[in-house]
Amino acid sequence: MTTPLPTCPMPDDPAELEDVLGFGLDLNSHALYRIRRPSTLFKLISSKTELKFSFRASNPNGIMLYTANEPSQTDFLECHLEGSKVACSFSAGRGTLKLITPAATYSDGKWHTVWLSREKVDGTLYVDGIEVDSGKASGSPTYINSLERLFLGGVPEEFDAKRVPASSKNSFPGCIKNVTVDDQKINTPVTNLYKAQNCYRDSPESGVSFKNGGGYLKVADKYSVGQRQEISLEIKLTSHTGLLLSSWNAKGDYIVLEMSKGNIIFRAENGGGQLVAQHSVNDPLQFCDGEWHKIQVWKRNNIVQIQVDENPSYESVPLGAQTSADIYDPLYVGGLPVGEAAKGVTVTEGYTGCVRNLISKKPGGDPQTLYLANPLMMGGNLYLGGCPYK
Ligand SMILES: [Ca+2]
Ligand SMILES: [Ca+2]
Repeated sequence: MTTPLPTCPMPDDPAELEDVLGFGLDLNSHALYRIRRPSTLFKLISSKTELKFSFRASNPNGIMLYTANEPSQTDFLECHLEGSKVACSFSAGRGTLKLITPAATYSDGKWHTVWLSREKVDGTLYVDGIEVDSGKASGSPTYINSLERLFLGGVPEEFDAKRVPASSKNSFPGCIKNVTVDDQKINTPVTNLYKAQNCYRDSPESGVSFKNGGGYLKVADKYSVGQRQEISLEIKLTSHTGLLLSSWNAKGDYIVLEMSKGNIIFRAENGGGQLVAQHSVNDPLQFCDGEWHKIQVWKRNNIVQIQVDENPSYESVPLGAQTSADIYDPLYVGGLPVGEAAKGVTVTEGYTGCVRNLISKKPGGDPQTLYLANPLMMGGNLYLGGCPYK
């Protein structure tokens, strides 16, 4: 008989705000409203627009509001978060005006108000009551026509929000409330909600959450490892066992970071045998303390090393004549997509808990941040809006 392993104490479900929409459960989380006459939203079809709303985000990129004539999207109006700056743009059919805040301070987990004021081709953007940008679109068209759908918090997968820069096209990692047009609240019921939820009452910390059952993020398509690589990330866990990072090539080289019963293990394969560095614990629940923990791993030719927080680091013995993990392949965080089998992985569970600040660095190179909240692909039970676990 073996005694079952204790599990990490689960954090309480975070409290929610009723009637405030939260997005970021998927790259395409959104709320869809049909724009029909007569309605508050129908007032967007006009030569003059007064659009206001409030948002709160803990991560820096995503679509807040988007409406365009379809399919050409020549007439449109949208607002998004772009590297923690608030940006809105519109066109009445010819030139586009894009207004953006100079400050990149708006993913700070606080509520902010946006007011986009447009008259014909002139526009002014106010954030938190202060004018931050204004300008004039080129050309003479003055009327925004033929809008049929308005998306809040993101767009469906099959819809290309082509007026938003690629880095901001994903779902908004936060909450949106109090949308008004000409100072009137939206009076149209939502037509469709896709992976939206009630907003959390307390602002989450920056990062992403792997909820019950876990999931995966693909954060790079062609992640290169080579001879030397340093990777760091921070975790706040809700289980003591799970896959954290993996990347591998078809020939059998790989890197893997995983947790098994509280032990944190980094493995790499150059082609000459598996290199292993392990931070071992006596108590599998040691890191289940509701705090953030920093993991740093290094691969130096045929040696790997791991350090957790300020603890002593552990290094593998040099092994084999091969020095390069010739990986130029996807890097996954958490688990893996269905059908993918990573090499060198021993645990069968996906990671659950939060992850933030994933940084990769080559010797002499600049640190490269891998944006967890803006992945190339994702799947499973994830939340891109931050870490709500206290
Ligand atoms: Ca027009
Ligand atoms: Ca190799």
